[in-house]
Amino acid sequence: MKSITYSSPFPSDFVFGVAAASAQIEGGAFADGKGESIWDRFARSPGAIHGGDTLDVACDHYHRFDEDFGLMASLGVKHYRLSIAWPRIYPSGDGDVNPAGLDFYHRLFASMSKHGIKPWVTLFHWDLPQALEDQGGWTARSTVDAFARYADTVVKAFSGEVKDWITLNEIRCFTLLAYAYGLKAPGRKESAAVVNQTYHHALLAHGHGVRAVRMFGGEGARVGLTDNVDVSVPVTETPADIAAAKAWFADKNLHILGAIHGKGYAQAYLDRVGADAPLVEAGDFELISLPTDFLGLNIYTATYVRAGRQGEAYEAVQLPANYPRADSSWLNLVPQAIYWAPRMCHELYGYPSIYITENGCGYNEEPVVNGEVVDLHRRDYLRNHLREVHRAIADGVPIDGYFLWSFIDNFEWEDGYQRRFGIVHCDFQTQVRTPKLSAYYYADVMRLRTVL
Ligand code: GBH
Repeated sequence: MKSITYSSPFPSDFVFGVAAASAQIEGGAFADGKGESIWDRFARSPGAIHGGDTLDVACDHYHRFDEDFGLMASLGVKHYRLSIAWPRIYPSGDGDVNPAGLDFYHRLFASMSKHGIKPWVTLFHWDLPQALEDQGGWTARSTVDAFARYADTVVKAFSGEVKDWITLNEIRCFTLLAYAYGLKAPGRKESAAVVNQTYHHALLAHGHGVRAVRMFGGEGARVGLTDNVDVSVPVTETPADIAAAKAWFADKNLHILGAIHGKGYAQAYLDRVGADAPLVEAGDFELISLPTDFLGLNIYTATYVRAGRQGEAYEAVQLPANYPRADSSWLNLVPQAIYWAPRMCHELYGYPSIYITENGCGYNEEPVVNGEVVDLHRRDYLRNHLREVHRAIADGVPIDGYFLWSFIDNFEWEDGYQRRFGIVHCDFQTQVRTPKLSAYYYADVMRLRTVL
C-alpha cells in the first residue's frame, strides 16, 4: 500500500496567529487624550453604520487587554497582529505627540510579552485622525507627510518591543471604498482622478513606513505591506484557465502591487486611467518601491476566472445566486483563493516571503447556548482554507505564516456589531468573552501544527 501524507505538519517555523485592529476592538475612543478618528465621526452620521453602532466601547480592549492576552495565551496563541491608533499618538494628526497614547501601547506590549505573545504591528488600519481629514485626508499630499512623522515616532518609540511591522492595511479599502463609494469613512464620493490620487498617496505612505522601519526599527526589524489583492481562482486547474486567472490577477492589481513592483505605473494602467492619472513627483517611486521583507495578504474570497471563450485573455464567471457564502454579501466561499493569491504574487512579483495577515468569515447569529458557541461553519471555513495554505506550501509557495481574522467579535466597520468574525464571542452588553468551538479547533491546529 502506498502511504500519503495529506496532513503532514506545517514547517516548524511557520507562524500561526490571530489578528485585530485598534479601532475595531479598543474602545476608549476618547480616553487619555485620544483625538477623534474619521471612524468616530463617520459612525455619527445617520445611516452610515448598521444599527447606528459606534466605536466608543467596542470590546473595551483598552481596559481589558491584559485579560484578553491571558485568554489568547490559554488558547496557545503566540503571535498577534494588532494596529496602533494614529489619533492616540497624534490627536490632531500632526502637532504634538500625546505621551499617554505611547504609554498605552508600552503597557500593552509589556502585557503581551508577559503572556509570551509576539506583536506584529500595523501602522495604519484605517483610523485616520479627523483633523487630517479636515485638511483633505488621503486626497491631500500633506497627509503623507503627517504619516511619515507618525511612522517615525511610532517605530522609534517601540523599536525595543516590536520587530515585525506592517505599513498599511488594505489600500483599496481606505481609498476606493472610502473616497469613491462612500461606504467607509470618511464616506466621500469623489471623481476617478481624486481617487487615483488617494491610491498614490497611500503608496507613498507605505514607502515612508518602510523607510521609517529601516531608519529606526533597530536590529532584526522587518517590514511589509498588507494588501487585499483582487483574487482570481481558475475555474479548472488546467494550464489555460490558470493562465487566464493569472492575466486577470495581473490586470486587477496593476495599480498597487503592479506599481510597487514595476517601480512606476505601467503603461497599461496609464492607458486605462487616461486624464485621471495621479500626479507623481520626482523620487516618488524610489520611496514606493523600497525593498520590503515580506508581503502580507488578507484573503477572504475570490472571483472565478477561465480562458475567454471568444479568445479573450480571460473571462470572469458570474456566480449563481445560490452560490454559498458567509453572511457578508461579498464573502463567497472560495477556499482556493488562499492558494492562488500567494502563488500569483510569488510568480508575478517575486515575493520571497508571504504572510496571510487575515483570513476568516463573518456571521450574524452565533448565540451562546449552554455556555457554548457551536460555530461549525467557521471551523469548516478555517479547515478548508488551512488545507489550501498547506497545499500551497507543498507546491513551493513561500507562505511563512497565517493570522486568523479575528481573535474576538468586534466592530465590523459599516456592518457594526451585528457581523461577528471572532473565534471568541463577545457579549457587547456585558463584555463577557466565550471562546467558540472554532477557537478550540484552531488551538489544536496551532498546537499540533497540522490541519485537523
Ligand atoms: C478586512 O477587509 C479588514 O482588514 C478588517 O478590518 C475587517 O474586519 C475584515 O476584513 C472583515 O471584513 O462593500 O461590496 O464593495 C476585508 C476585505 C474588501 C471586505 C472590501 C469588504 C467590501 C466589498 N474587504 N469588501 S463591497
